[in-house]
Amino acid sequence: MKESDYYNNIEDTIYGSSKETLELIMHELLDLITSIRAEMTEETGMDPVEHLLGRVKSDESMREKCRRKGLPETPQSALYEIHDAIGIRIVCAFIDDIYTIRNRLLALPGVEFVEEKDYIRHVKPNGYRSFHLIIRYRSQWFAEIQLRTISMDTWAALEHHLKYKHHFKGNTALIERELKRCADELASTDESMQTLRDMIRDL
Ligand code: 0O2
Repeated sequence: MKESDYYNNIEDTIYGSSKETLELIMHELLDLITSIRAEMTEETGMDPVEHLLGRVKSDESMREKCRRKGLPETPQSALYEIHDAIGIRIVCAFIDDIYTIRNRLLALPGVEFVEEKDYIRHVKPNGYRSFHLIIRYRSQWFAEIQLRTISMDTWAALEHHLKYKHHFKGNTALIERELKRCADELASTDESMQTLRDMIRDL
C-alpha cells in the first residue's frame, strides 16, 4: 500500500485518526469492569456477570446513525455528538447486580456520569428492558454501557433477529403483542429469581 493510500484510508473512516484509540479505551473500560466483577465475586462468592462484550460501532453503522440524526458524517459527530461509538454490554445473572455494577462503575476515577435510561423500571412499549448508562471516560471518550439480565438479553437478541430478518409483514399487531407478552413473562421470571436469591441470602 502506498503512503498516500494509507492516509486516504484514515480519512475514509468516520472516526478520523481515533479508531485505534477507541479500541484501546474500550479495552481499558472492559478491564475496569472485569475488576469490579472480580471484587464482587470475592465479596459474595458468585460471579455477577454472565457475559461481557465490547464493540466499536462499525463505520457504516455510525454513518447511518449520523444521517438518521441529521448530523454531518464527521469525527466530531461520531466521537462527541453521538455517544455510543464505544458500546459495552454487561449481561448479569440478577437484576440487583445491574444497579450494583452501575454504582461501582460511576465511583471509579476517570468515569463521569453523562446520562442514563432505565428501561427496566420504565419498560419500552414493545417490552424492551435494559439499563443504558452513558459515561465519559478520561474527560473525553464517550461510551454506552448496556446492563441487562440473561432474560432481557435473550429477548433483545430474538426481537432484533425477527425484526431485522422479516420487517414484520402481515399481522404485525399480533406479532408485537406476542413479543411483548414474551418480554413480560421473562421479566416475571427475573423477578422470581431475584426473590429466590433474596430468600436464600436471608437464610
Ligand atoms: P447497536 O448496534 O446495538 O448499538 P438511537 O441510538 O438513536 O437508536 P437512543 O435513544 O440514543 O436511540 O438509544 P437507546 O434508546 O438508548 O437505545 C440504543 C440501543 O439500545 C440500540 O442500539 C440497541 O442496542 C438497544 N435497543 C434499544 N431499543 C431496543 C429494542 O426495542 N429492541 C432491541 N432489540 N434493542 C434495542 P443501536 O444503535 O440500534 O445498535
